[in-house]
Amino acid sequence: MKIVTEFFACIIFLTMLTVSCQPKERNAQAYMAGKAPVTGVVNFTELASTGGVRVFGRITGLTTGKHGFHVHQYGDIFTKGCDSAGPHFNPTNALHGGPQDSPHHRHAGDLGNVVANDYGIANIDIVDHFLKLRGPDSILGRSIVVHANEDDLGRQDNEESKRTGNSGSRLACGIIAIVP
Ligand SMILES: *[C@@H]1O[C@H](CO)[C@@H](O)[C@H](O)[C@H]1NC(C)=O
Ligand SMILES: [Cu+2]
Ligand SMILES: [Zn+2]
Repeated sequence: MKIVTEFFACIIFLTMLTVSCQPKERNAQAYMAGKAPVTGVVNFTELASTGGVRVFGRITGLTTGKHGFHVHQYGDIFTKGCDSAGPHFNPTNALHGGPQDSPHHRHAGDLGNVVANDYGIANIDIVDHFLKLRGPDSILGRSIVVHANEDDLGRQDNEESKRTGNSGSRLACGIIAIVP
């Protein structure tokens, strides 16, 4: 009888320990600006249960249709505007791809396209399983960029497709910053 009680006490203790050891989910936010009238706010939230990050927000002032959307390497959006953000964030040294491709066939920063409606508004709600808000491949302090053109997801037969998806110029960008 005593051993059973101790067994359950132990299980309860271990459960409490596991729960209290779980790190709190991190949140980040990017305020995007660049070529007027394009602006946006994008939130990033760690998904504790499934892993990965939810990217949630809205960009306005776009032309109707698809626009390439990526995490870029640097958090510098001031020296030369959005161009100082560098290339797509690419810790695995992969070619450009789309969000559904495996980690070695996409840049970690490849989030595909956002789609603007007739009013130029893109409502964004993406769950990405490779983005991280902690560790060596964290996207904190890097930047998010929306482009003039559609991202071809690396599917065209030209060099630029494997590098940027032919997404064209950078319309707006923002630094991915820690928030409560
Ligand atoms: C983003 O997160 C902030 C809290 O940091 C919240 O106030 C805001 O409503 C969120 N925006 C969107 C578009 O979810
Ligand atoms: Cu980009
Ligand atoms: Zn890319």
